[in-house]
Amino acid sequence: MLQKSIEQALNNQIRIEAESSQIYLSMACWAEVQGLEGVAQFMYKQSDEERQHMLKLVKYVNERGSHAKITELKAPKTTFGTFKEMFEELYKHELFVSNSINELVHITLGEKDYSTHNFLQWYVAEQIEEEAQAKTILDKINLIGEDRGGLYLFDRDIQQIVVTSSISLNQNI
Ligand code: OFO
Repeated sequence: MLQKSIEQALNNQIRIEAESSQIYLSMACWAEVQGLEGVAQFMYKQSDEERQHMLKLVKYVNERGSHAKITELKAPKTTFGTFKEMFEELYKHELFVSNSINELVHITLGEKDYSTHNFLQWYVAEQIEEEAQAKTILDKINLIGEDRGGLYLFDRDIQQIVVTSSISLNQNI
């Protein structure tokens, strides 16, 4: 059974992963109605991945004899200005999640819970990948600037990331 402080911290992370899934789902919907099909597919995929991250935590908490609590979520924004602003938000959100995972890891060390510490290493690695991916996408967007043709090609190219991340999601979960 997990210590109460660990259970609470993991439940907090469950909520954050669920909110991440909702945020990316909302971004997917916005991109889709803007006609950015590739960006929408990327965001739908991100949303699915975040739900998997949440479920992995839920299973861990319940398997350790504690109780994963599913709570109310903060509603995400529904519009995002420009697609560049949307990806900036995605990047900022990933930095926030990385910070939250680091905090969690810190708590497990303080409580000498080495099993949970070990379990969380998957999330540490995942955040490194997601931050790097978001940064690469932002760099590309900055290169495109206001060029409509560039946006068209970007929307097509980002579908390749969807395919690659689907493969690695299936390998990791
Ligand atoms: Fe849950 O992986 Fe990023 O946020």
